[in-house]
Amino acid sequence: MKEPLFSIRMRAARGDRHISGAERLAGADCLDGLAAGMVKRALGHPKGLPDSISLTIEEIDLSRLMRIGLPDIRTVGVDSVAQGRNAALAGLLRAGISEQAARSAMQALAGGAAPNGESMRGAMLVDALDGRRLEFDAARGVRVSRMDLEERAAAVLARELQAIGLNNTHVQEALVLAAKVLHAPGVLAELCWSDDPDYTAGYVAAPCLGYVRFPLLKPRGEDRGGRAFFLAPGTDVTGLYRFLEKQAVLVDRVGRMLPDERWRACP
Ligand code: PML
Ligand code: MG
Repeated sequence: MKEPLFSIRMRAARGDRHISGAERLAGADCLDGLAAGMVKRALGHPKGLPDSISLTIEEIDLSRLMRIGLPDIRTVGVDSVAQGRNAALAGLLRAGISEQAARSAMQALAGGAAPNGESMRGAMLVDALDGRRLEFDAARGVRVSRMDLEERAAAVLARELQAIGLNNTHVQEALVLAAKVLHAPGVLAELCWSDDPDYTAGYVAAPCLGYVRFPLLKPRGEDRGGRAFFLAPGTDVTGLYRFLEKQAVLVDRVGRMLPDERWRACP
């Protein structure tokens, strides 16, 4: 990536309804192509046509750039949404999240975690012990921003994902986002399932688990989904927002592709 480096991000919405978002870091020479690609993506999204698309481009401070690696990735095979959610719950419990917090976050994602019953624009923050919601605005949540894959790591990742049939934008972008979230101060685990109606997969990520995918966490056609970040009790929420939204992060190493597994359901 040529210096100086810029953060380029896109948000598309129709009224209150979040349609699409994207985040990249790039040199000046790539910005026009990325901007065009982001606008095209916003206009072709399965959630429908947005009535506003905003693009923001800002130079980042290279002296503060943080470099991190991707988590290991594995897929847990499941035959139904109920089995998928049960396995995701088991993952969260393994990561030290209380059953109350894990279940209430899953319920919120399933029912639409924003106050109007739709998906939030960003992620919710959940106390990992008592399940309390901690984000400052329950419609917006926290937006994980200013992160990307370095070019060589992107090429390696594409090749390795290709070999296991998973080289798509959902997986690539979710891995980069999860990598940043796992480096955030106070975050113990993340739960995500897509809010795109035609994408049913999701994941649990935690330092002790890596990135664990579940191909079925919601029924096809459902557009309620999103992300929950589980926080150690007492986490500095303002500092966490600052890290997730403002700290520029470049991912320069991929994790291991681990064999697929099946997990026993929770009792
Ligand atoms: C999204 O792109 O809407 C989130 C996708 C999360 C799951 C990605 C994967 O298949 O691992
Ligand atoms: Mg989406």
